[in-house]
Amino acid sequence: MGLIKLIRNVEVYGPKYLGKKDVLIVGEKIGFIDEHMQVQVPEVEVYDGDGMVAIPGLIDSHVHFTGGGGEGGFSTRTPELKISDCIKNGVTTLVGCLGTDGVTRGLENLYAKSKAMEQAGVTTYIYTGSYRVPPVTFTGSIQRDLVLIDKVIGVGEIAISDHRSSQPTLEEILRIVADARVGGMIAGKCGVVNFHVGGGRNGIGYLFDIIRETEIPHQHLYPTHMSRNKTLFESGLHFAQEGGFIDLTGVQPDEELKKEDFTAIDGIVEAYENGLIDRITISSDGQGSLPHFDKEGNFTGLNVGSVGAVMYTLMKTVERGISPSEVLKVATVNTASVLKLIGKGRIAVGYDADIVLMKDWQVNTVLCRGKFAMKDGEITDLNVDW
Ligand code: FWO
Ligand code: ZN
Repeated sequence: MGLIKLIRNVEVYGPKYLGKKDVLIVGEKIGFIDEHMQVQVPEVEVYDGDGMVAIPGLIDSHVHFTGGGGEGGFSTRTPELKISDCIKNGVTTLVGCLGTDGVTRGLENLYAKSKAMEQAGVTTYIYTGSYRVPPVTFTGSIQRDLVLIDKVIGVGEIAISDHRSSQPTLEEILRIVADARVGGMIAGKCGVVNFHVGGGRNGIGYLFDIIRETEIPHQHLYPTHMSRNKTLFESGLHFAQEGGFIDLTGVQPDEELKKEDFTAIDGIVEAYENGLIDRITISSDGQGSLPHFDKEGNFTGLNVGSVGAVMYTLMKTVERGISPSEVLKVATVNTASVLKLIGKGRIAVGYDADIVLMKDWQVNTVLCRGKFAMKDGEITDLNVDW
């Protein structure tokens, strides 16, 4: 079909609620947003969005594109991401990472998968590195990776306060952040360090040390899993209060929650109540392992993360009574802001046409950069989907 598409009569959350609008798509971009638009061109593909809601394509800043896991030996390595899982769950932009296993999982494979996903329509970026310090890199240097490899926007997931980390010193972490900052500057990228924060007693202590003792600004320190427990989350709110962003790991759709569990849903609500929702993002840890260890640190089993955790967590948070315009921020504009993704995260003129149409808040139709990736509940011609 042609380059011009017109989505009619759809309730638009950009994420701010804009009312019932027509959205004109020109190529990969959003061209106009208006009521009762008249379009005079030889060919327009019109899609009737009446009775539907349009939200920006979700951005997931922490996904193990090529699988992760392995904490319980080879049989616990988790499977790589199915591209259709992104689309079915309204995720149109993703950042890929390596995790615990930086031996059998490699950056080249991560890069190749990110290219395959891009060819299928979603927008992808990757972090160089893995849990370990010094980090694995493509070129031998964080700065060279950021400057020379277009998909690389930062470093992650660098593990701190975790029994699986490489027990890095503050100096080692500081050097990584400094290189990410300068590499990001030269490359015109965010240059964030996506920290995997474990349940260890020091939490994000290193991040507060860096802010206190150096000239490095908050924007490069992007800690994830900050909803792991309430204590860690509270320290994250202080970090956010000072001007940082913190990332929470969404609730997995199949996770049975005990009442006393602290989750990303509670985190978003508490951030909202403290006027800090603009400093919060959520990500899925998709295809990563969600391992369990006993008190002695012995592996006792694992689940696998799903990219569906983002949409699931957003919808559960809306059920807590916070408006979609506020809740949607944590997986759209906020994430685009911390990752400096131009043209992402909004339904607005000039932005990429990454749009999710929902019926009764269920994903029904998805456009990735102006192309239908899913239409009326059916995944369209994905050349591959494995
Ligand atoms: C988290 C990814 C964890 C992998 O702490 O970090 O293990 O490499 O696949 N997952 N290690 C999950 C919690 C946030 C629930 C990872 C994993
Ligand atoms: Zn992690």
